[in-house]
Amino acid sequence: MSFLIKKPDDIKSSEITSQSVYHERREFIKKMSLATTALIGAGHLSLAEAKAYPELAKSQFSSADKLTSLDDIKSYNNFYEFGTGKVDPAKNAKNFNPKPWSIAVEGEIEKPGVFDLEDFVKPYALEERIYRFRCVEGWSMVIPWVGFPLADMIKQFKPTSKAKYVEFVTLYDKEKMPGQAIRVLPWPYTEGLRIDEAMNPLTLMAVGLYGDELPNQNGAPIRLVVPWKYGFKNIKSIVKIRFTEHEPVSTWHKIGPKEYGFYSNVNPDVDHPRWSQKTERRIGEPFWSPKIQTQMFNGYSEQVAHLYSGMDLKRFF
Ligand SMILES: Nc1nc2c(c(=O)[nH]1)N[C@H]1C(S)=C(S)[C@@H](COP(=O)(O)O)O[C@H]1N2
Ligand SMILES: [Mo]
Repeated sequence: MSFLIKKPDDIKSSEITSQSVYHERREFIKKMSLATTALIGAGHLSLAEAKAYPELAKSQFSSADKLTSLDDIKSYNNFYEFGTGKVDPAKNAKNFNPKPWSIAVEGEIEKPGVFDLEDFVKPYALEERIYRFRCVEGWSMVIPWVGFPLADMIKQFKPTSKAKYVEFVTLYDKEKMPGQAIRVLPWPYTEGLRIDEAMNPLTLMAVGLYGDELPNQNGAPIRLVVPWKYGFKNIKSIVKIRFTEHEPVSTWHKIGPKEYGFYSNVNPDVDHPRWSQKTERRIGEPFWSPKIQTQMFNGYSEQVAHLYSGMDLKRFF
């Protein structure tokens, strides 16, 4: 029966399961069967329902537009820390591990500190917010975020009278974020809001989407969502929140001050120097569908227009 025993060099590499892969698979199978048992026991129907945030309050601010599919939200991304192509983040962020994670809150506040993400998020009530999302490049999506109002958090930290702006900083770790080995952007990615923008009820700290944790490529474990501004203001994988007296320099403004202003409010009347901002393409819609007219403040004028009264939005673009 010796013909059954293959010599090592007869074994194709595809037949070899390495130890670690084998253990991972076993762990996975174990977890799957446990989860299945628990769900069936609880009267649920399928594994698909085992989400991190199964029950969420629905927000009055939610858009009624048709949702972009989870698949599209996860496979068409901008996240230069994981590559500059739209499909790069899904591929290159696969092994990014956002746990454990800590966040530093500092600057012009009464109670600075460094927190484990779990402790940082615990005090706030999570809800689902369906927002339109408009990238400066001219595409848009409709995303059901899971998060809490940034205002709730800011109140806890008691900003001083000098706190005029809030700056956000992404993780800087070349080991975990391979795209940072290349200086396509000045790392770490930073963004900022005026304090009244940060306190606006629409401004969200997101920890998930579609009822589940944030996919790595969408900014796990925590990112900013400011639905009336262009996509790049929505900074991902935040490790630091700093309250400042002076306007922070955001990454895209730093490398292209004529193209990317600090405000970057969605505004069909202010063209990007190299293209119009009047229309947008909804990701997931067939290519022959008509383009959508982009709305002032991405359709959120009622909630945010007052923040800019008296400002020339062509100058403060
Ligand atoms: N840290 C970090 N945050 C980022 C970016 C990035 O490259 N790095 N890209 C921005 C841009 S240009 C957009 S359009 C959105 C994309 O978010 P999404 O991939 O979840 O749709 O993230 C923004 N936040
Ligand atoms: Mo973007």
